[in-house]
Amino acid sequence: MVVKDVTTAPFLDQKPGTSGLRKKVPIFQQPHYVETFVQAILDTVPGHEGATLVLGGDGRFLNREVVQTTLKIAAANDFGRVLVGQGGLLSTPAASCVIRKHGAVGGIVLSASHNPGGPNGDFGIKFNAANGGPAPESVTEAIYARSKALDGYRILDVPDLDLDTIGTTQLGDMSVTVIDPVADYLDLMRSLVDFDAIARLFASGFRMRFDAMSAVTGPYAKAILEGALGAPAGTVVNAVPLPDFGGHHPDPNPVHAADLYALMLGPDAPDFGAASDGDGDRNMIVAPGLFVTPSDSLAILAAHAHRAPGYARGLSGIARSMPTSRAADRVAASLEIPAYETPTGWKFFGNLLDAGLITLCGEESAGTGSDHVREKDGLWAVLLWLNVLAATGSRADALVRAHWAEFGRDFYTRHDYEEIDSDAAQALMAALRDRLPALPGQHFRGLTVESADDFRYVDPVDGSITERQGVRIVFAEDARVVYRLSGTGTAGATLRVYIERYESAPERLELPIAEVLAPVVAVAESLADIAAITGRTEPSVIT
Ligand code: G16
Repeated sequence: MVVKDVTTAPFLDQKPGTSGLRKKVPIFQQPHYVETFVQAILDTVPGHEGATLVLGGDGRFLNREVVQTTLKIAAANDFGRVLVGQGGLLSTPAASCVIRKHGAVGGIVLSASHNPGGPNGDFGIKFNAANGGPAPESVTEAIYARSKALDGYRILDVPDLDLDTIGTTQLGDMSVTVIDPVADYLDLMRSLVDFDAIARLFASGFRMRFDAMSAVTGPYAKAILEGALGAPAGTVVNAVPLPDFGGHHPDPNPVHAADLYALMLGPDAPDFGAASDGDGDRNMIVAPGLFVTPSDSLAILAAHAHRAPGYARGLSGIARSMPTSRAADRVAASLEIPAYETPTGWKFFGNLLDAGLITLCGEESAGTGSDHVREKDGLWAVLLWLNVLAATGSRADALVRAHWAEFGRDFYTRHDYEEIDSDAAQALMAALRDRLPALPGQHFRGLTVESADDFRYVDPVDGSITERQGVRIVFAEDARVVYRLSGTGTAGATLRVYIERYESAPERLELPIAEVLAPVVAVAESLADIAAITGRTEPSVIT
């Protein structure tokens, strides 16, 4: 086997964002671009000699090529073994599961999550650490620093490997095992939720639709829902992962999963609807006639998790990202367990999970998870919902309404202004920050500012500090607006505006969301001067 040392000039733009390095496909297709970033990652993994690495991705365009390249670079860099998903596939939560189960030193996951795929879409490479979770900021910073300093990479000069046949082959001194991408994950799910109860639910005629959005969860959902749990064939739709996700945007929300949403809100709605994203970590839950916001879903799962065998002992604590609604906090208070508020980015839950401070966590961006892995987990959330429905015998919409009746309702919406000019976005945030000290006490359209700050997080486990994580304006009328710039976009900047208002009076629980939130939305737009600064009078996406 010939190890080639290739000399290159470093790339200066390989800075990981909220979740790994995400860019347009043509950028990754530049000569040496992928190789340099993979080398930078591997150089940053301590003690990798002889160690196990996990590898797989969501099947998008470039997935197979980058799997092959990564295998050859890992072999040239003295790794002992790589576990790679068959066909180069591994969902993000399954990769986390495999890393933890097999004692790997980490994993490389190829995905740009919910971003579109195909030759002109997005691609991404992220590194997960030995705990199975996204690399913390200290590691992503080290990878970035290394990428800027690299003057070459080492790669084995060999033909491509067969990724489709399960089994082990040698690549130089390194072994490569092609694994069933579903098996370990299925075992883990069996240990957490009551498969027998869910199977009985399906056997009783319960109808569900799961939209895999032509992305990686297809094989998982088929094997688990239609296979292990006996749901009727056809329960899982768009089940074959495609390199371009069938031309769709694999983001499970009412806009991009419009067919499922329309079905669930229509007259022939099945009992339960769910979808997952490109790499399988996000989820959307729709009850008949009722969309369940991710913030509510986290709160409802927290309130009922004890019904599933894996959580029968109760929860140690709950965490949510700062822009997520406070619904989960209300459940934590009633359970008398701690509630934590973290910056956006799943990596911030890692320390809390590792220290046992929390059992469940979630985000408004369609992410829900628990201490079973160190990623959010779309199919797990769906299975936990099914377990709760089987255990309570309740319809999903009735369960949501009962929750609101008990805890009150956090009306919630997010307005995204996508691909706006980066300088304008920075200017908008800077202007908002400048105004913060003067805002408390001011009145806007019947709302009074109670507090205004730029979120600063002090990690309770290691004391690390993360600043400037979003401007939040809290109103005395139990309403809140949060502004932040996305860290996952690949073109221009995306301004996210998160708007919420709490209502507990029984006669207000079923009011139209738009009506309850209208004054808060109007204040959110005018306070930040969004139209004047960005030139946009409407958000591009409302979820
Ligand atoms: C990633 C992160 C999430 C975050 C989301 C959106 O999710 O893991 O923690 O909430 O991006 O981030 P932003 O608002 O910065 O765009 P995913 O599913 O894209 O990996």
